[in-house]
Parts: sequence; structure tokens; C-alpha cells
Amino acid sequence: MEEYIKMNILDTEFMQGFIRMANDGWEQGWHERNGGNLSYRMKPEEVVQGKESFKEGQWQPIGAKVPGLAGEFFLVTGSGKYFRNVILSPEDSLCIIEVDKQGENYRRVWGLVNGGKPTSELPSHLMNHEVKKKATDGKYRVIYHAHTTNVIALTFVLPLKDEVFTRELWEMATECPVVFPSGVGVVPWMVPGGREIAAATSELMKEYDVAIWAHHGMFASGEDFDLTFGLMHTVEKAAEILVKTLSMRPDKLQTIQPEEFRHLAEDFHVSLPEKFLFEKQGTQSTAPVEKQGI
Ligand code: 2HA
Ligand code: ZN
Repeated sequence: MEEYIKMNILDTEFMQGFIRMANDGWEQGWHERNGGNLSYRMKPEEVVQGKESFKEGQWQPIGAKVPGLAGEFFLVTGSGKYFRNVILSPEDSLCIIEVDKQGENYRRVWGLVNGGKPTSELPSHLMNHEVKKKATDGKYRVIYHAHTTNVIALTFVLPLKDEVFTRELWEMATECPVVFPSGVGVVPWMVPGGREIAAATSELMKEYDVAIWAHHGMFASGEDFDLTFGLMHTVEKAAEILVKTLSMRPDKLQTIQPEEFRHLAEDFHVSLPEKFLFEKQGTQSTAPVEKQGI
């Protein structure tokens, strides 16, 4: 006998995982008002699970070309929607979109029952997905943008350089180089929502899993909800420790040294790019505040 279980799309594992992650981000304080956005590239079997409840809308331009995502389906947060409300009314806050065969247009197939559009950062999300899908052989499925308080604070006092941010964050917690061994990239301040910032971010995503947007927030990418949320959380926690440290005094009395990072890399089987393991003067922070002699 053929067994067929009709499943409510809201009860599916990917939908529940997405909702939980959105709510976890809200509870961390990273999503004031409508801040932040989240997207997930669905697996073929999840598209099949959802198909029953799909209703196709009109094709709309993405605002970027992503041929590597032709025919893919994404669950994404809606533009102007609040992370705070996702858990209460996912069908109002979220939508599933389908990308066309050229990778130039999308159409809504589910959600946003009271109208609206996918996230204003759709070009960044999709261009990042395209880069990560290619770079990881399809493994990475999640792109997450959050307004992480401490990372944002650091973009006012640290030089906006990949090397500086990576090294400072790595020094703040021993787990950091193991959790993000390739480091973090930094995008200077740019107008959000467009193709230009999307191109700059996706360029960094070729090398890193994390991109910091100066005076705005962070993008993180990973295989699944746990890994991507955990990555955002780890980077932001390291930033919080650095903010606390810099608030006590501008220099460090002791810290993890380049040679110690190399030993850590050996034991934990990660490879840490040498460009982050430069020699510093003593244990001083690279924060400009120290250069001012305060
Ligand atoms: O409001 O975070 O970057 C959503 C955003 C835009
Ligand atoms: Zn934002």
C-alpha cells in the first residue's frame, strides 16, 4: 500500500529550523524593528514537501544575475517584516521564492499572505548563495544577516581591514580560529539593499564565511541553521569580549601569540592563513585608541 502523508508546510523540519533561528536572533537583540534577514536554499525533497501549498505569483527582477541558482527555491524573510513576529505568524513574515531558468527573476510561491516582497537584501543573499553553493559543492544553504551590536561598535574603532578584524576576534576566544579559520572580511560603509554592496559582499564570501558591513552588521553563511547561527553567535561574542576589554584599557597585558595560534591550528586540524598571524608590537591592541596614546 502506498503511504502518503500530507504535511502542513509549517510543520516541516526546514520551516521549523528557520523559525527557531529567526527567533533566536531576535532574542539575542540583533533584530530591532525590521533589522536583519535570513534565507535558506531548499533541498529538492523539501520543495516536493512544500509543493502542495505553492501558489505561483508574478515573475519579478532579482536586481542581480545569479545563473548558478537557476530553478532553486529559497525560504526568505520578508522586506519590512520583524524577526520578532516570525514565530507568531510565519506565513505573514516569510515567503518561499523560486528563481527562474536565467537566474534573473524570482516569483513568490508561498507566504507573505498579507502582501509584501522578499527581503530588501535579496541581491546580497542570492549572490552570496551563488558563491557558496559553487565553493562548497552545494553544501552551504544558509545566509544570515544580523545587526550584531558589538561587531558594529568595533567598526567605529578598528581599522576596516580583514587582517585586523580577524586577528582581534581570534584573540578574544580560543575557539574562534577553530570556528572561523578562514577569517572574516570587512566591507566599508556602502548603501545597503543594492547590487553594489551585494557584489562586494559576495566577493568576500569567496574567501570567508563571514562578512562585516561597517556601521551596519554582519553576514554569515553555513551548511545549516545550527552552524550558521553558531558562527554569527561566536563572532559576535568575541566582539563583545573585545568591546569589554577595550572599555577597561586600550592595550592587553597578555594575549594569544602567533606561534600559539600555529600550535592550535595543528592540534585542531585547521589551516590558518599566515596573513592573519603577523607580529605585533608586544600585546598591544590594533585599536586606533592606543595610537592616540590614551
Ligand atoms: O531592514 O537589515 O539591511 C533589513 C536590513 C537591511
Ligand atoms: Zn541590515
